[in-house]
Amino acid sequence: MQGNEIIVAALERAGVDTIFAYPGGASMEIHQALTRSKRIRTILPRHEQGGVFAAEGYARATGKAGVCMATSGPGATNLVTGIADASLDSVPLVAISGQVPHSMIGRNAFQETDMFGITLPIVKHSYLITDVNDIARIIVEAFHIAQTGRPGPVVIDIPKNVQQQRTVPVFPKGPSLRGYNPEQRADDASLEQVLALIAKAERPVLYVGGGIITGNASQELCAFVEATQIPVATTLMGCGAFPELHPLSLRWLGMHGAAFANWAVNGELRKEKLSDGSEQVVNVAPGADLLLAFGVRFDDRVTGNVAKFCEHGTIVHIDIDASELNKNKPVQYPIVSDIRHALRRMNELLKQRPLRQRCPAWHQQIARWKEQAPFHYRLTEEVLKSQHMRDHMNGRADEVVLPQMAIQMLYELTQGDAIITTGVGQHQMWAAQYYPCKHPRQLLTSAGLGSMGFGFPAALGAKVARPNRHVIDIDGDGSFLMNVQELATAHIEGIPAKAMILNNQHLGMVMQWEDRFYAGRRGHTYLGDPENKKQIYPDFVAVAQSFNVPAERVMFKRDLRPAIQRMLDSDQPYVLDVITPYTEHVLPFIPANRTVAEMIYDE
Ligand SMILES: Cc1ncc(C[n+]2csc(CCOP(=O)(O)OP(=O)(O)O)c2C)c(N)n1
Ligand SMILES: [Mg+2]
Repeated sequence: MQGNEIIVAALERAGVDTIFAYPGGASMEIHQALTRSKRIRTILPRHEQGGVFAAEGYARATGKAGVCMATSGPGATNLVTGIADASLDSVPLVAISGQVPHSMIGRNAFQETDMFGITLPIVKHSYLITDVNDIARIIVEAFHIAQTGRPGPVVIDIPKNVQQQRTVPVFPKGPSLRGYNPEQRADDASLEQVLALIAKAERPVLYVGGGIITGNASQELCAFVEATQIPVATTLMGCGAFPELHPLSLRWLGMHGAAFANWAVNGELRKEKLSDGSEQVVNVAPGADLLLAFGVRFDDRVTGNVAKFCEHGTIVHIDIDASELNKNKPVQYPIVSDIRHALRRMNELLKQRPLRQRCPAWHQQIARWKEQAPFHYRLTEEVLKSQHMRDHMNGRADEVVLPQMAIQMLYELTQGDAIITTGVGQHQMWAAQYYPCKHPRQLLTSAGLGSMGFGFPAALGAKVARPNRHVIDIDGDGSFLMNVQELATAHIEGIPAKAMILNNQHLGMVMQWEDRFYAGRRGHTYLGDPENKKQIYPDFVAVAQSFNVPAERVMFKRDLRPAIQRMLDSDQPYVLDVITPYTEHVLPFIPANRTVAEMIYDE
C-alpha cells in the first residue's frame, strides 16, 4: 500500500467516520485516498479554522476524537487556534497536517512551516512521521493519547514523500506505549478520608468541571449528590455535568456565574464605605467549609483572586492530571484519580455507611441566596435612552428584544433539549445563564481559550455527530463574522445547524469593560458602519442568502417567537439575525482578579 492509503485505512480502523479537511499540495495525496474510502465522510470546510472548530464540535458532542486535516504552511497554521482551543478545554482532537517532502525540511521550502515546533506547547502529544512503516502505529497511538486520561489534541505532521512511499503495512491491534499510563485510581484510604471530611462538614459545596463530562462521570456525580445532598456549582465547561434545574444545582460560578454559587463557595462578602471614606469588607454569611473540587483546574475566570478563593474552606481536589494539583491553588487534599472511579467507589462506601448529616441550615442559607440574587434582567434606563431605541425602535420600548429574552424563548421552544454552541462574548455568558443544561455535552463553548468564531463551525461538527438533535449556535455579530464562510459548508454539505445571532453591532464584551473601566470610551469596538448607524451592518440576511442559506432578521419583540419557530422548523441551515441593544451588560460581574466582595449585580 501507499502511505496515503495506509493513513486512510488506519483512520478507518480507529473508527473515524468524519474528517474535516482542506486540501493543498502537501495533503492532496491523502485526499485522493479519502475519495476511495467507503467509511469516512470528508467534509470540506471553507477555512481550516472552520475545519478544526467543526472537529472540536464533533468531539465535544460525542467524546470521540474529532479529526481535521490541512496542508502544510498556511493550511497547517490555520489549525493552530483550534489546537490551542482543544488543549485548554481538554478536547480529544487528531489534527493531521501535510508537510513538505523530507528532503526539503529546514530549507524554507515553499509552504514549509515547522508545525511540530509551532504546536509543541499546545498539544498533548505530536508526531512528525519520517518512515512510511510508522504510519499505522502512530495513528493508533494518536487516537489512544487524544482520547484517554485527560483528553487533548494530538498533531500528526506527514511529509509528502512519506505519503507516496509504499510498504506492506502492519496494523497493530492496540497501542503499546511505555511511560503513558492514563489510568489513575485513588486508593480507598484517600476516598475514606474525603467521606470523613464530608461527615464533619457543615457547609460543603461541590465545584465540578469539564472533567466530569470527559470522564463520563455524570451519572456517578448525580448518585453522589443524592447520597450526600451537597449542592453543586459547575464551571462553564462543567455545565450539564449535573442537571442545572435540579434543586441542588447552584448553576455555574465565576466571573459571570450565579451570585449564589459564588457566595456558596466564598461566603457573602460586601464592601462597605466607612464614615472616614475608607472601605471595609463585611462578612455577611460564611461560605463553604469544605470544597470538593472534582475535575476542575481553578481557572482564573472561576476563582478571581485565587488566594481569596474559598479562603476559609478545606479543599479536596481530585483530578486525573497530577500536574493540575497544587498548580493554581494549593489545597489540603490533592488526589490523583479518574473521577468516575473516585465517585463510584465513594458511592459504594456511602451505601455501606450512609451519612447522617444533612446540613439543614446550610440548605436554608443557599435557598435564601437563590431567592436574593437569581439570574435576571430588566429593561434598564440605559436601554431606553440608547441610540438603539432612536435608530431602530422609533421609541417603542415594549418592542425591544433583549438578548436574554431571545435565549429564554429559544429555551422554551426547544424544551431545553437543543445542543447549544456559542461564540465568545456577552452572548456566550447569556447563553450559559439562560439556557440551563439538562445533560452533559449540551453546551459546547470555547471556554479556556475564548476563541471568537468557534460557534458556527462547532455547530456544524456537532450536527454531523448528532443529526437528530437541534443544534443551535447562539452567536455574536463579531464572532459569527469570523467564520462566516462556513455557511457554504453548511449548505453544500447539507448540515442543518442553525445560528441565532444576538446582533448588538458591537464587540459587546469589550464594550462592557470600556463602560465599566474606561468611562465608556470606545476603542474600536463598534462593528457597524459609522457613516450610517441606522443601517444594520453587515446585512447577515443578504450574506446568508448569497450562500443559499435561508435567513431572517428580527427587530421587534412581536416577531421573535414565530421567527425562532420558523428557524427550528426548517430542515436547512438557517441564520436568525436578532437585533438587540448594545447597552446591556452581563451581570453578575466579578472584575478580573477581584473577590466576591466586589461583585457587581443588580439587586
Ligand atoms: C479571536 C478573538 N479575538 C478577540 C477576542 C477578544 N474578545 C472577547 S469577547 C469580544 C467581543 C465579541 O463580540 P461579539 O461576538 O459580537 O459578541 P458580544 O460580546 O457582542 O455578544 C472580543 C473582541 C477573542 N475572544 N477572540
Ligand atoms: Mg456583538
